[in-house]
Amino acid sequence: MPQDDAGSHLSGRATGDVDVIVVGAGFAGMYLLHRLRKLGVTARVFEAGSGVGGTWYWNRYPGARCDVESMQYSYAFSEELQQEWKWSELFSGQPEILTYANHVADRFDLRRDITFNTRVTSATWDATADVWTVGTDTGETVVARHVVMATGCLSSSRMPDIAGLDSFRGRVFHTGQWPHEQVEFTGRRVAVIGTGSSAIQSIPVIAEQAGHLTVFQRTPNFSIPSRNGPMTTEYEQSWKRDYATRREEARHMRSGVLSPLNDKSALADDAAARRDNYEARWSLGGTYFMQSYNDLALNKASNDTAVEFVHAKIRETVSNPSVAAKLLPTNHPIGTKRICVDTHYYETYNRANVTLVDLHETPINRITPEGVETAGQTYAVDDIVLATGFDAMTGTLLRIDITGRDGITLRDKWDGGPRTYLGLMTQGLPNMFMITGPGSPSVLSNMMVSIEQHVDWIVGCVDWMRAHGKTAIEADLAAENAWVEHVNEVAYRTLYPQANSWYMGANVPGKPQVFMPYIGGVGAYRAKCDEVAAAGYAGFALSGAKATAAAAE
Ligand code: NA7
Repeated sequence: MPQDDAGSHLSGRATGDVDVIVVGAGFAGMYLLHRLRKLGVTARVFEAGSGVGGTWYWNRYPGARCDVESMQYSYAFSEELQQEWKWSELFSGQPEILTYANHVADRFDLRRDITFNTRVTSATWDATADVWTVGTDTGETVVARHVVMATGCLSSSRMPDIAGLDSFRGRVFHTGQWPHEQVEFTGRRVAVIGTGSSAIQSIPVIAEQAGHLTVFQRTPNFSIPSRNGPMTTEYEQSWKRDYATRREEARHMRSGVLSPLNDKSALADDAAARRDNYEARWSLGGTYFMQSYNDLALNKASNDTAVEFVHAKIRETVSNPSVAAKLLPTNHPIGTKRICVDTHYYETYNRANVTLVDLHETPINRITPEGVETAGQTYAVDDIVLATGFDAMTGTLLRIDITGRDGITLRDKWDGGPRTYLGLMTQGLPNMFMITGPGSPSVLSNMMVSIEQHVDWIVGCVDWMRAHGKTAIEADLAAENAWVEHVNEVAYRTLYPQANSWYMGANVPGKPQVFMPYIGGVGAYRAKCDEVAAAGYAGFALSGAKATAAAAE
């Protein structure tokens, strides 16, 4: 079997400069590179940032923190790594997670195959050679058999369409593109626009520093106290003693997180028992609150009981009743927008230096050179923090000019919303994989678990293709259509589509409103992916055996 000029280890015709191009050096791209090397295939990673870490590289805003416990939001692929690494808190902050990402990059010697400060701008399929030609913003062009989009789900920040933003004389920050140096707010008048997860994490920290903080809220969100604290040796050891077993269990859970689900309906308890249960969950803290009962995402009447409890908590915590009333989320069932997890969020509104502006009462007219002008008044500020979110799940992929077989472009293909088979590939783009793409559990799961599952599946597929002399794999249209239908069908069994959320694409004007992640659960999804692979990649068309045979002669 001859190898190509570049020394490719993939069988078949020349694959180009490298076998696999990976886009993104976050947790997905890093693990993928590690696995591909072990397989003996050549890979290059392109990363727009100057360092590894993806989400945790970009989102350096004050208070940025993971809402999945660190013992679970970490790589499971290396027993040595997971035994060695020590987290200092239950829910680690961004700096520590970024340190971890850098540690992994060093420990597994990943950097030598990562090209930093380079954004992939185009990818074009060449059907005559079964390769992709990938272009970058530095002018470099690379050819590879496979491309893997490890581009993250929340990696395209969304600037709000507010008139006059450019005219503002002070500093403007977006939480998703935070400066690398420390931003000092001491004594300054600060505006935060938005009250999603990023705002809810940053507001208490900024309020501690700022002279005055004004929060501009369009839609209130539900937030649960995290009850974060230092990692105790006892807790750490309870995990490390049987880490492998626990990790395996998590892989088959609905959300990829080992968590205490109360497996009964909220309506099965009487009001007093329900209150006690919610109280216990509120004290436990974090996203586990949504597992207080098994039907909070399914039954509106059950969900209403949780809404009522959290509303009461907000009223209890916020001393000014009219401020508390503004903070009550009323336009969506709890959990149907990403539930937020905070440290002293509601308490922050009791501070004398914090003002809440309800944009439903007084919308923003424009930004002036001095500050924020609403229908009611002008708020003079020194700094504006935009916590206005992301073009989630599809934004980053659609920014790249991707042209597949027969001139099919990703933008045209996804004109009405993303269409994928298993969230791993889309028909028309052979040999292009997505990690945690739309149509997979992705943002509804512990991303680390979903990343590892996708990487393992993709590496298994590349290996299988190599063993079977295949040079191209593409999703069948029928399989893709059936999967899209299934993803929708499962979503519409839940309350999720009732919210104008970024899961639905509703936060970006003009974006097709489609429920993007797969809500059927991490365990069931994994089983489906494994079954497809075991059946010789059922639902995918594979080709190249003849070419390989010819090349081998
Ligand atoms: P989110 O959750 O999308 O939140 C964005 C917030 O910004 C939300 O409150 C929006 O209000 C608000 N927003 C957006 N545009 C505007 C304008 N023009 N005016 C006023 N307010 C606006 O993004 P995050 O970064 O907080 O969190 C994203 C995910 O990252 C999170 O779910 C975690 O998974 C991690 P709206 O609700 O649209 O009325």
